[in-house]
Amino acid sequence: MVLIRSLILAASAVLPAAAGVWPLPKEQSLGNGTAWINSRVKIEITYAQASNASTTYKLARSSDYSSVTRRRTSQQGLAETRINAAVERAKTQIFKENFVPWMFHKKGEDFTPKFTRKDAIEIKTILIKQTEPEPDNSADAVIDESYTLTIKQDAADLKKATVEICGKSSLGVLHGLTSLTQLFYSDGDNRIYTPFLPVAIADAPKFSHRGLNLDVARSFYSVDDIKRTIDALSWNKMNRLHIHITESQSWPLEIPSMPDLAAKGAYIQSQIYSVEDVAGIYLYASMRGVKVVLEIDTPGHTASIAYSRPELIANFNAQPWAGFCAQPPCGQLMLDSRDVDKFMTDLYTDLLPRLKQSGATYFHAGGDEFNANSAAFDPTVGSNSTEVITPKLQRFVTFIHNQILAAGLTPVAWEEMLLDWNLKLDPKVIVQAWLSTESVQKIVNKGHRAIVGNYQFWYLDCGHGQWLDFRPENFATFYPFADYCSPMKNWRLIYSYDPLEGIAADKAHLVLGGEVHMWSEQVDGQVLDARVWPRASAAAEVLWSGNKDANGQNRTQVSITPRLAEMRQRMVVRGVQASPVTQFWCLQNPG
Ligand code: CP6
Repeated sequence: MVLIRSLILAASAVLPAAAGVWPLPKEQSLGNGTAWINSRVKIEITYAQASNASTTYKLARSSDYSSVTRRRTSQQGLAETRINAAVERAKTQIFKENFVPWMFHKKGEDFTPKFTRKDAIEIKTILIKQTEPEPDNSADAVIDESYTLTIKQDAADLKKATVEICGKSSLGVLHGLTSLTQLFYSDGDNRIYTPFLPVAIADAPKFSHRGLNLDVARSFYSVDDIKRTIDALSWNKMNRLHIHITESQSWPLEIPSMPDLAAKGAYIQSQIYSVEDVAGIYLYASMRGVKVVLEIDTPGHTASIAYSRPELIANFNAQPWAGFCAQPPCGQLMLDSRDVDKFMTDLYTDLLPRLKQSGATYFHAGGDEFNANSAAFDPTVGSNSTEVITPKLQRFVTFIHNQILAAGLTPVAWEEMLLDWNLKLDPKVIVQAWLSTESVQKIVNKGHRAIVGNYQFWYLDCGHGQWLDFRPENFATFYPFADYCSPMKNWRLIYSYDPLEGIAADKAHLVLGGEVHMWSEQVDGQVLDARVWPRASAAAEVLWSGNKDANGQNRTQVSITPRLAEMRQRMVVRGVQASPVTQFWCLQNPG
């Protein structure tokens, strides 16, 4: 009896060698054997639908893609370029950006495996297969992101092992490669191993829309900041970057046909995203399996247009501002003006075809926090009553959504347009909730597709002890959740939010997924990484495999923490300055 008990104690004291894949795969079986890998590993890529589709190369000449034959649709061509680039990144991550998983081991424990040439199992081959031709890039197509990943000893020679990754689309292949990089560690002596042999993973996302909304107008972020954020999104298998690119406070977006918009609306000339910057961001994201959703928020949150076109904006810089807008400076587009109509048409005519060209399928038209008191000072409205405003708002929103649809893009709108103003929206419009869980229920009950992201859980602007500094006196009354800016708004709270809470089973398919939101009143490029990561990683797992275990119970901190801490370590070694998850003593002494 005593013996059995001590055996059980001994067993439970053994920590995992390392934590593995984040977000947790849908199905995975990990062994505890060691397999070594070195940079001479043979990598063989097979693309779907290609004549001489298979290309084999060694690391030494890995940048040479001349052997890849191109005879396929542009989507398939893009898919192959995407896969090739992802293989390159995976090699860098496995062989250069690795780390010793020391945090899971007791002080003084000798835990790294020892390489012996005679006994070592070595991974000699990585097989990468795209099994179906890349589908068309249409807005409403749900692309199959599933993949399988195995690492097995070769039957013919048990000293050799092979990795096989199969994805139906390039996105599946990318996710497989992402997971692969998360299975390897350094022994501290420049040798790379996986402690999980044999590996069998069969994975697919729970939600198709897994995103971050980045407000780049309250604070400007360099293109490098944005690209680094895209890198981290892709490591977390997130696939949407919503860029809230204009705001009341600044207009940092170049519109070539209307140069004064940015020349007069940006904070400074150096803080403007050029046409090339935007195209570059779309391409960079596409190569990493991330779709960009650009937002030009209208008709509210548009005061910065007044710096170049004052005649279009009602109630600009009104005081006392708290009565007329959510944040200063107040000002919103006039609702029933032919000049505003022409402005919107000119803006969209300039911008939307370029986005479409860059592979965009969505465009976010905004629609949050439209202020009725400011509408009373709009000469084309002249009242703050719902009966007067609603038809004019309906006309404006239908007018702009129709142009977005005509450009071949799917409009996204903030929930207020549908739920507060009761507008009729085209059935294709995707509605983004932020105010409550009930909002999501109402959106899907009206038949629209929804993106979730309740501000009480998934807004990242607070959570490090800082408070919004512009309206402390109204804080408790305006935000019913008094803890909005509590330091307790950490990854645990983010993880506890279930996008399907309260949603009827027959409506669940309308919940496309969700976004965490980085509003930038108090954040800029210096602190971006630490505000977003690893909290966005918590949302990434909720959106990829849910926040419940196989029995439908909420996952416990004990099961989440080591995996998230390892993911944080991985982000740090790859150049993203993510915040700590917990103190290291807790990782060494779990439970
Ligand atoms: N900016 C814009 C914001 C917010 C929203 N839209 C916001 C509102 C309330 C809180 C945090 C952020 N700063 N354009 C709401 C969608 Cl608590």
